[in-house]
Amino acid sequence: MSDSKHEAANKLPPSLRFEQRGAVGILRLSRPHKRNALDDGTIQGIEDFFSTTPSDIKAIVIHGEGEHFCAGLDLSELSERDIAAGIAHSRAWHRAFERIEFGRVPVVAGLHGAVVGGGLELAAACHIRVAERSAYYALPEGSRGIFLGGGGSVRLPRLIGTACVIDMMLTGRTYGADEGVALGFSHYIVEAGAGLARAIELAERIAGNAPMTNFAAMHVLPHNAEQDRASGLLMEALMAAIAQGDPEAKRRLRDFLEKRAPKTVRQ
Ligand code: 1HE
Repeated sequence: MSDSKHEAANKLPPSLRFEQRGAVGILRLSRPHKRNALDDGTIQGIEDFFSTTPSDIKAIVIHGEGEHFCAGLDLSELSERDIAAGIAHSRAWHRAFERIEFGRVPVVAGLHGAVVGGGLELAAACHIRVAERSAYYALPEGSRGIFLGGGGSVRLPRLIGTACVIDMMLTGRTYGADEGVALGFSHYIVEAGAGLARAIELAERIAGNAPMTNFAAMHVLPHNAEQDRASGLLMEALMAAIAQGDPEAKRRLRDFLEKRAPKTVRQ
């Protein structure tokens, strides 16, 4: 729970905790005794939180308490579900994770330990992934007799390729943090215990961007990856014109031309 001034944060289930640091919101999976397994209440809490992201938050970090980011679906809730309830359950995950991917602000995931099953699906819905060296990726669905249900069959092939996802599901193959960077699971790798700090640092940088640019990166790029070339180029031209027409862009361009803005140098 949280005593945040924000209504959405105050309504979180006990399995989620929220903290605000300036323009960055930190959402913690807070069920470490169950390895942050995602039960129905947590999924609903994620949907509600990302549906009502407060306007003074410009970027969000997701992190997991304890030794693991997330052990995936709470398997204890699965046994009694019939087919219709199973479809509704998967659709609830879809809604929650769509709110992350196509919400108002970019989301950075800080990963460590198990990032498995639905935990990997959650990570895949975020925009940037930072992995500590302890992070590992797996899809135990194959061995549990179930299938992906949180959008992973759509998002994961786009990250690492369909053939690798099939291999993970059929053989139970796991990938470590280093392999995860090479494959495309994570964008950054950091030492043990440094994931949250690095994720916050990146989120702070993102929060400093013009909101219109962040919107364009989150919404137009995935859309253009899926549509035909001509439509993509037209969408790009429209978005470029909208972004540059924003007063925020005009101010930033003036700052550069009048030598008040930093140069683009190799960091
Ligand atoms: C759980 C879950 C869970 C732990 N649902 N309760 N996900 C999996 O198949 C992964 C299952 N979990 C594991 O393999 C291990 O727990 C871990 C490797 C992640 C961590 O191991 P460890 O030794 O640190 O913890 P533990 O002793 O296995 O678990 C601690 C407790 O958490 C224990 O409960 P306790 O009451 O006996 O203390 C576990 O039962 C509980 N726990 N993971 C429920 N997942 C939208 S579809 C998505 C489909 C999927 O995600 S399938 C993949 C499910």
